[in-house]
Amino acid sequence: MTRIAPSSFQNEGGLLSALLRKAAETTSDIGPQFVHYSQKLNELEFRYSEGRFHLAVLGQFKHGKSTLLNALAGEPILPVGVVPLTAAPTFIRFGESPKIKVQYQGNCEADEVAGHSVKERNAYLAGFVTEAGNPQNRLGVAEVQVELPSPIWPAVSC
Ligand SMILES: Nc1nc2c(ncn2[C@@H]2O[C@H](COP(=O)(O)OP(=O)(O)OP(=O)(O)O)[C@@H](O)[C@H]2O)c(=O)[nH]1
Ligand SMILES: [Mg+2]
Repeated sequence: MTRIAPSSFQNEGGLLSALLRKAAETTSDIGPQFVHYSQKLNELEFRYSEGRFHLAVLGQFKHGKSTLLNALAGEPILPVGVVPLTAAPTFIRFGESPKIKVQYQGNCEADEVAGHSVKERNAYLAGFVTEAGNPQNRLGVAEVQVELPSPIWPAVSC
């Protein structure tokens, strides 16, 4: 098993970049037939270092996607429930302070709300991304961005 020295975590891009670089190096060392995977890992690391790394959480309705992301976020920001909930693409990314930005179809402007508590932000979000708050997406939401000050999320790149 390969271990990464703690000092390499200090490299630009942090822990995930160091892990991806190490994985690319290790994969190419296995043999020429794995060089393709090594290149893919290097591309991934490059995109991550540029803030272009997206992790999609996909799954059937009601299979705990939002619950998992709330656990990672460390707060119940995303609505969770027993009826199908998430009706619009929701992006979570790093921000200096908690914020929700709602982008509408065919409109570059975004509505923005900070809210005083997680409960308030959760309720605001539910008004746009749930079938109950925004049935059939009649508000014309293109996407919602949730910014959280937790270091596990990639930095905002634009
Ligand atoms: N027993 C059990 N229930 C869970 C688990 N994870 C989530 N749930 C419950 O499953 C239900 C659906 O969870 P959600 O996180 O809203 O699922 P989702 O995949 O985001 O749902 P949609 O956005 O509607 O597709 C909720 O009532 C959760 O409390 C789990 O690990 N075990
Ligand atoms: Mg959900």
